[in-house]
Amino acid sequence: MTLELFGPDESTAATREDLLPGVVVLRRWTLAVDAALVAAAHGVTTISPVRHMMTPGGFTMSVAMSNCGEWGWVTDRKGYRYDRIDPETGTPWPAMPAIFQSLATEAAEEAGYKNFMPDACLINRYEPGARMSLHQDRNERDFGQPIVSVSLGLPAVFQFGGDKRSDKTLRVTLSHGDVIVWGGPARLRFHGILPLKPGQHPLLGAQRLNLTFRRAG
Ligand code: MD3
Ligand code: FE
Repeated sequence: MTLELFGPDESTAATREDLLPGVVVLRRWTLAVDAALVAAAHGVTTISPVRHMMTPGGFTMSVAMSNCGEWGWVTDRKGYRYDRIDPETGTPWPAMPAIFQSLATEAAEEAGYKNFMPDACLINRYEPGARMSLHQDRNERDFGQPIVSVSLGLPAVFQFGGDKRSDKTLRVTLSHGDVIVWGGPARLRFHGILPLKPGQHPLLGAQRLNLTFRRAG
């Protein structure tokens, strides 16, 4: 797969930005392969549909989720964890599509993390109003591994906090085709997504898809 860092003009050119120590934003990075990514995500969710999971505290999440790869992130009354089995289908999560794997490895390398080999991809589907409150990603075994996130469809406002929930947050808009890679000193920062604003995207309609690649096991 070839991803051009610089497209034909300003409006389609990919750019690289060091947002904070350990956080790199690759804007428009996946535009050249966006339809293939959406098709691959659709293939996964045809087998393991997105569903609204329950938090350990008993709240139904507004974001609908599915997974692919060796491990899938799940939550229910028993807690947050990774599982090899989709609890809805009772079978292993669908394999990670090759285009997902190569994109995640290339984006991590561009951000300075060589040989990133994700074994889990969480697919988050946001409809207008859906949000994700401030949290840390800490169910993974090795916090030395980065996380790669791909945004598709409607734009969302992302918030970065610090190492404590009460730390002040920085807001960043993530648009269709943007990739964010974080690791090192930023790996355990609090983060979240503000309620999705209504809108229509040419490829995805009234939704945002986020693909989050992790080394879980
Ligand atoms: C963490 N997803 O699934 S990932 C999640 O867009 C999750 O669906 C969000 O958080 C989503 O756990 C955002 C992107 C992200 C970006 C920067 C971070 C997570 C980050 C910086 C520090 C820590
Ligand atoms: Fe997260």
